[in-house]
Amino acid sequence: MSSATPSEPLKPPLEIPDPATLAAEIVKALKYRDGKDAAVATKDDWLTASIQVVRDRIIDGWIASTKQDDDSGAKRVYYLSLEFLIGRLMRDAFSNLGFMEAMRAALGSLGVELDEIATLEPDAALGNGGLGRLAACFMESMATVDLPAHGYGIRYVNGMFRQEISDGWQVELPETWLDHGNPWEFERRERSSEIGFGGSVDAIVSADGQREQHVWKPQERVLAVAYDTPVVGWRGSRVNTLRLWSGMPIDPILLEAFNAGDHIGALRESNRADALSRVLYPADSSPAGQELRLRQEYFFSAASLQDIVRRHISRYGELRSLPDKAAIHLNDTHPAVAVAELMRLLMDVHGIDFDAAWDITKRTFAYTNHTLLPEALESWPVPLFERLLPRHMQIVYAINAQVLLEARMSGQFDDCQISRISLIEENSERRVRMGNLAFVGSHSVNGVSALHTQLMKETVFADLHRLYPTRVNNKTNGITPRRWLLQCNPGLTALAREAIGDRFFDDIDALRELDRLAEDAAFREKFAAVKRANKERLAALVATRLGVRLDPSALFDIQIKRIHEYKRQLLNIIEAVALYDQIRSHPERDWTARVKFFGGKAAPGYHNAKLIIKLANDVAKVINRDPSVRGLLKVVFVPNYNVSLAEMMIPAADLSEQISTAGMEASGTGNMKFALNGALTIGTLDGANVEISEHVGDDNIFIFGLTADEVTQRRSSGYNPRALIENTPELAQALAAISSGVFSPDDPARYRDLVSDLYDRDWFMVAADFDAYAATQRSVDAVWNDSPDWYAKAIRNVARMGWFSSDRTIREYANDIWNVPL
Ligand code: 26V
Repeated sequence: MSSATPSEPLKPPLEIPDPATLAAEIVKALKYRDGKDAAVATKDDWLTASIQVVRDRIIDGWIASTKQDDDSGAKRVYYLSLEFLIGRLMRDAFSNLGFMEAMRAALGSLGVELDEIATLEPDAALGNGGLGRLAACFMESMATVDLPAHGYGIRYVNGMFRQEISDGWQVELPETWLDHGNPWEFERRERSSEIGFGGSVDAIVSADGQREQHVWKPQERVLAVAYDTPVVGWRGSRVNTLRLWSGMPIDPILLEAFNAGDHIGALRESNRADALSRVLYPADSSPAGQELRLRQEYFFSAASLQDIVRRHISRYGELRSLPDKAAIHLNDTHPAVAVAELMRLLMDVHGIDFDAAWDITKRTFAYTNHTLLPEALESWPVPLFERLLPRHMQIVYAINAQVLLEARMSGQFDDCQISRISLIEENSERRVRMGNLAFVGSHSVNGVSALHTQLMKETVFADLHRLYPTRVNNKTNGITPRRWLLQCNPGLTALAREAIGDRFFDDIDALRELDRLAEDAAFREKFAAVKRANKERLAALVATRLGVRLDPSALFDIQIKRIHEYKRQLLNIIEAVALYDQIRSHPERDWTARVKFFGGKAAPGYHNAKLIIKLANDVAKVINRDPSVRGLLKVVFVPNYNVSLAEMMIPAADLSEQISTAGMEASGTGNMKFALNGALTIGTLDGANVEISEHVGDDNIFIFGLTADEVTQRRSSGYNPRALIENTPELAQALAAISSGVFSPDDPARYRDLVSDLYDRDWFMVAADFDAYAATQRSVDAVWNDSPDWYAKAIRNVARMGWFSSDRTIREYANDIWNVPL
């Protein structure tokens, strides 16, 4: 299959060196950069040397792109995100540069397997889930569509935790991805800036006696040191920069304290600085509310803004033209404090008055909302915010006064509505609402799917939307087809290339030409063979890692994503239990062999999510061992789900589970990756599923369950899950089994509360959707058993998913939000 890897561009922008030259360079790098002789080199050494050789070539393009942007005075996009879930970078770089085959041959001549060393590269897991992975896809697409862009974030020493499953329970272990160095990054000491915290604010009269000038005197200072990683676009067209900040003490040790015998105190500053870039908060909802999190947010926002402002001033000598030259994007509210920081820089450091500063700020910023879950909407207690950022607190009050004045003047709002617009929440404890700050400080506020944007206007931002009715807009998410098709599925890519040529490498919409081949029996067979090979690869991994044997001819049904109640892994597990009952009660029926895969991490403090992981494992143990199931159903929980595992599992899926409670998943992006790789979706009308079903067509997707409107209605009109469950025998039976300890004989009460919550409350409407879900699964079986029909649908999915490329999404951002002509 490897010889068919289609990552070879037709017109490579860089000359592809011949394998012999590359081999010589690899040996040279090994020797002179790493001090190793080829004879004793480990696989890790080969990996590092291979990256270094390709990296050298990237640097030329990188310097050229940066210089070109500097010279042309092009407007730049700055994407501020606390998460960049980039995963492994080697394949990305080799493939986008068109070096894959030459490198494979070069390494082969040295007795080294490229695919083998590729798996040794650590996964850069600097993100939790969808929001972080979207930022990574966007970085790649911005380079691909030739948009000058910098990503700004934090260089976490410990990114997302590594998940182990011990006796069915999630155990969190630190991920140490930097232990063996990181050949992709460049430290830029000269690009460090000082970041302050705490202290006080002096108000002085300006030199001309005209204005009051504020001077913030922080009590504490740390250094933010830049580490740059090049981001290579498709065909190496452009190389952008991902700049991640690392915390460093200004004085590594306080010698005075040390000499006075206070050895711990002497290191206090150093530890505090270190903590800023030590860990990624492993929660993707329910704000930890921790002071360190707010410190991280300010640390990276302030460092990034200083960098942006410094770059602008050095070229243009003033800041009033900032909105013409810089578009700063807030990836969720995590960097929202940047709004107050830019105001501070403009007013306090550059002497611009409030009104002008506010105008510059609004024209510069744009904000994307990624969730409507109330518990994920960030807010900070006023006393904490004020202690850490006293000047920013004053600025927030000043902005609030301006906004509330505008609201009053509009005459559209009563007191209650005004209080919802306020940047300060006044309920029991006063808090700064970061969503409102991001909204008022931006000229554009976007949601990530059509449905989500609609709901934003109707719910969390209803009042702000009424006040600023042109601000909210939709930008449906996308995924990079380079990583999520060309790299992760070389078999399908080669097949498509053979059938329709390689135009789709550059224009993913060209995949449309596959549509007609859905009717072609020979093509369907080839397509099925590719899928089969991908499934065999996954089955082999499961056999080695988990000791579970799987039949690759079974339907591979996969749900991989963060574990969250609204994503309803529980619905899927309960359906597995109900199916298990049915298979045993009706052994004579023609059951479809199916493997249900689960994968995902739970936030360490999220009790129910962790219990759901345990349940999946408990259910797997019982079902997989029961001979009366005759192998017709298997349940597998694959530990430590991450980007690399996604790259392996998605191409092997027949069925993609996208079953969130309607109205709760902002978009989803895994749904797009599966469909692009020829899996059929079973899903609710939630997030981007709605648009996916419009693109692939109703006949090629399995939609079930309540709509978002129906969920709202049911919730408000007294939803009674108990009555519903009692009238649904299959569900009642499955719940009784779970609740009574059939799957947890060692602790029969383990799932009692989880189940009783379904009877009493069932906020996520598992019971309401169960019947529709189970029935739809049986129609999935029926289509699966009509294999030509199944593969025809799968092929149509691949053919019609081009629109979900993140290149399309980025072009829309560029045109509608950033005002950067492309
Ligand atoms: C929120 C919080 C709250 C404070 C604690 C740390 C933390 C970390 C992340 C988040 C935001 C999570 C939001 C998120 O990941 N949303 C996902 O964004 C995807 C990209 O737009 C979208 O496809 C998913 O539907 C949405 O859940």
